[in-house]
Amino acid sequence: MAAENSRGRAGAELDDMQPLIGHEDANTEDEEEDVLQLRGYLDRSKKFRFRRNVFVLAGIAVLVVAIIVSAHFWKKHRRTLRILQVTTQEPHFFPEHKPKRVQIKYGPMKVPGHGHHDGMKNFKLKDVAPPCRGCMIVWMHAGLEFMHGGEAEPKHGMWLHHTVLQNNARPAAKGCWDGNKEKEGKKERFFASGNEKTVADLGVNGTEKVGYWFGEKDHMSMSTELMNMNKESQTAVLTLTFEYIPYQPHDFSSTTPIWMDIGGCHSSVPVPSDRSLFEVESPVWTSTINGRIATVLGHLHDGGERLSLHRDSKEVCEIKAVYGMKNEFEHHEPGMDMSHITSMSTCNDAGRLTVGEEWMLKAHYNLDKYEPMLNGHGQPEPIMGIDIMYVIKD
Ligand SMILES: [Cu+2]
Repeated sequence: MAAENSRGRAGAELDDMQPLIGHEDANTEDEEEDVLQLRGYLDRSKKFRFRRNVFVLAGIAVLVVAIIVSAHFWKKHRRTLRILQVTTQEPHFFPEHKPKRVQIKYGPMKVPGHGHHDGMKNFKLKDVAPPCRGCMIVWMHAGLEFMHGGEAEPKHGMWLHHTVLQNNARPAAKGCWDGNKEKEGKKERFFASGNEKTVADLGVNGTEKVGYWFGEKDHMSMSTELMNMNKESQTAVLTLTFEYIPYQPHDFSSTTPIWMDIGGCHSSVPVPSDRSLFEVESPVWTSTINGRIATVLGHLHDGGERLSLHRDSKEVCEIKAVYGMKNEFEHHEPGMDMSHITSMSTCNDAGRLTVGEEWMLKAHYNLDKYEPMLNGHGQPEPIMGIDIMYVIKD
């Protein structure tokens, strides 16, 4: 049976082959036609293989481009800063509330030498781990250290241009003037510091039951700009120190930060080309809130002497810049050995804020007395004038 089947299959195969065997008997025309058909088939096959190769190569090219683009995107948008270290320190205020003090180090921040972008680099981080959640922050301070240790100061040719902390979960209580209209929608900036490294002592040395409430759903982002006057790139670490009470004591008030800025919506203002002694006024802000001003912090650039805050044209707070540190680093450029702002005073007696009052900030600059920061062409860098009023709303 098996033999018959086998033979049967063999027979069928033989029948299938008959046309091919018969082909040997075909005339020349048929042969030529077959050759032409075969050539056509080979041509089509070649074309097919060519197209297939083109598709494969195109696919590989698209894949390579996609990898390059996504790597670039990742590099650009990845978290360039990491928390390098969290150190617990001894708290200073309100011991009855079991406060905590932590110092967080963010980095590394590599800043190019002065020949590139004038040695300035901005580091932005959208989602920064806050020091705590559901906590009352009573004290904040920023600092800058070298990656390998030691404070980074102007005398090393490396310093903190500024750092700003923003609460992305809260809209700012005050809009900003963009040149045409009051613009809403900015998020609440609750801390800023330049090389003056002013302490935001909201609890006023433990005498005022005041802080900044950082809720469970609040969200912190950071923008840090560093300055490097050295020829070589330098790598630094931003340190932020916070003291906080890990809950809301019933008798504590949370402050609302009000950001007053000579630049309106844009903090940087060009230096007037025709004067070295000048004042720059902020747009007037008509208060929309009632409350008491707990404390005011200020920020100026080198060349600035003082900030004055005005309520209905009357000065209610003066913040003075203190100059000290000289640039004594090794590789300084000629004309760069200038002194820098090392501290700024604060105001704890600015009084109250009432709906309808007109508020304005003035930055007073004297570039004859204090040399401003210069760019690579020897021209003054843009200046700033900022006050943050911490207001306890009624
Ligand atoms: Cu600044």
